[in-house]
Amino acid sequence: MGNSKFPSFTDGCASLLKKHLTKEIWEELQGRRTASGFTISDLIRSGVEQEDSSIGMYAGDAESYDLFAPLLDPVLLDYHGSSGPHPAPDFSLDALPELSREAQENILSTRVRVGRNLAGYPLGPAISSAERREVETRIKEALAHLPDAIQGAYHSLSEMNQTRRQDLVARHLLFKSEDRFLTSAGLMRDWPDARGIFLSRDEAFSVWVNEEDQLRIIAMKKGGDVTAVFRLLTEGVSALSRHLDFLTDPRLGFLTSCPTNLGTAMRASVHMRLTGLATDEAALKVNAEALGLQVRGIHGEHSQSKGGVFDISNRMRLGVTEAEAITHLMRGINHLARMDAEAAPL
Ligand code: ADP
Ligand code: DAR
Repeated sequence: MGNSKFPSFTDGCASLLKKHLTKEIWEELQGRRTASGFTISDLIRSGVEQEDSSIGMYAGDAESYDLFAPLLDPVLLDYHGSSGPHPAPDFSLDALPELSREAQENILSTRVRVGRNLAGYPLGPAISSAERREVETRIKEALAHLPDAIQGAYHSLSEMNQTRRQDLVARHLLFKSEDRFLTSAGLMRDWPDARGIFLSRDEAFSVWVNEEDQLRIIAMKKGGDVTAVFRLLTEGVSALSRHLDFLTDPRLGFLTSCPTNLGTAMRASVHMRLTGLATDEAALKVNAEALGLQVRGIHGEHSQSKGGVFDISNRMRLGVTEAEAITHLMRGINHLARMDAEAAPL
């Protein structure tokens, strides 16, 4: 049975968990447990232990999104502006806008990733070590069928030396091996067992296995050709979907451990030089949020910007299609580039 004491949060905590977990909802959800044995205490453990969480929750299985909906749905609405129904996938490229010249000139690299999990298994916070190994085996089998253009090799984290691992992380290709938010959520259990990365020969296409989600399918290239990177991502996703049955929900789309990644489960990002706007990062984040964008540092979440370079990405993943999210990002990037040119020191 989970801890029945209503969690206390310090004044400094600003998570959506703190904002939406009322005593009434806490009482209503007490005693509920999913078929994997996941409880409300499991769902919120990360946000209780890591008070600087922005969200503070990770689901343990598909059932969590129904059983704990009284808490999760208000959080989804707050974060995405939607709690479903999620539209059918749309990866079409023909109506994407053009990036302005001033935007293109300031984009160092582009990355588009989607999270996916396998149907028939719990999500990372509730999966067993045996199930996690089965997931890794199934994904490796599917990777063997990728088209030759994106073929490469799978690298198990257990068999990877530190130097190689640190190099891949430093080059933004591999996930970090320490994350206190994921640890509190139970996502780092048995680490590094059954974790790894598939890398295509040119390193432009990769697949993370059993980190925060069972798959993170990633396309990444230098420069600002967002359409080309989106096309590469689409090729990889459709190839893998021919060999894997992904976990989906009729209302929420693709299911992921973190509620911020539902729906498309897609984050499209550019590393963009914004030297004008970098003089006031707080204002940049407010302006970006107003454009439906999210600002991260150059090493992703919870990292700092460097040399006026920021990770700019779409914030909304649920309630929009993939093509709409990319369009939104590209329009937002053009707007930020104009604002940056006006703010640039004379
Ligand atoms: P995720 O995007 O997978 O949710 P993070 O924000 O932690 O997770 O980013 C993962 C890694 O991808 C980090 O090393 C980050 O620097 C890198 N990354 C994200 N976007 C880009 C980009 N446009 N160009 C280069 N690296 C990127
Ligand atoms: N750090 C957690 C997760 C927020 C969203 N990012 C993810 N899922 N990687 C938080 O609640 O802040």
